[in-house]
Amino acid sequence: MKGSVGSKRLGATWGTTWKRAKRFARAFAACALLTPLIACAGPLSTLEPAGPAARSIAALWWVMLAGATLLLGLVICLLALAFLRPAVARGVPPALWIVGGGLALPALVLTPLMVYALASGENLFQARAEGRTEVDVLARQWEWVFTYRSADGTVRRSNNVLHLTAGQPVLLRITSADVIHSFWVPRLAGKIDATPGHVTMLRLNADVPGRYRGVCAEFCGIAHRDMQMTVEAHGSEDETGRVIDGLPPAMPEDLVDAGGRP
Ligand SMILES: [Cu+2]
Repeated sequence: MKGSVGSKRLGATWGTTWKRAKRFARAFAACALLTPLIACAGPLSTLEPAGPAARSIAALWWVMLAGATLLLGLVICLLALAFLRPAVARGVPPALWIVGGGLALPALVLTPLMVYALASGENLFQARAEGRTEVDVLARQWEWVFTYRSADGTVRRSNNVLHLTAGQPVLLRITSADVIHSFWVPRLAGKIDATPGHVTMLRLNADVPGRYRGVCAEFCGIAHRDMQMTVEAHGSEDETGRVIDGLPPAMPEDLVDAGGRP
């Protein structure tokens, strides 16, 4: 009698331990899955957006991740079915595997993702069409030259630091003096090529004042790694104006001459 009570207690203890172990394993698996996401923050993170364009790109990334996870989950379920219930899997005609798994399943997940991605891309493109202030951007090995034209005809320049006002969109006219570079400030907008003889447009907008890091995202020679920049978003137009007024005048070689501007 005593023995049976003891074994029941032992069984209950093992049951509790097993439940705790399962709970711990679940928590551990969740932490292991979420840990890589910690690396998604930082000054060059597209997943920590600080402007409307970057926010739209980050949202697209999360939707794509959700779609890819859903598709992976469905494939793993089918694989598990084939291993754990081979009789059920054998009962499915090969044509159904091919049509269902090879055509219907990807179409079900990828079509909505494609529609969403195209719509987001179109919005980003339209957002580039206008901007309140214009700044010319000249990329050359290995620096970024920003030129600001004031109403009185003065043209000033800053090297590797772009000055703008937080909350006000700036239209950048980007070109290159030598090879192809790529302008990229991950927390504010997507990347765009700086191509010799051609001007590309990018609208940049920072939600709040601060400093935002940017890089050249296209290998452009031996010092490509050092071709970095900072966007300084100031708190008011007056502040931005004062900073720009204090900059040195632009030299002829600093000016963006592609795209029809004198
Ligand atoms: Cu580069």
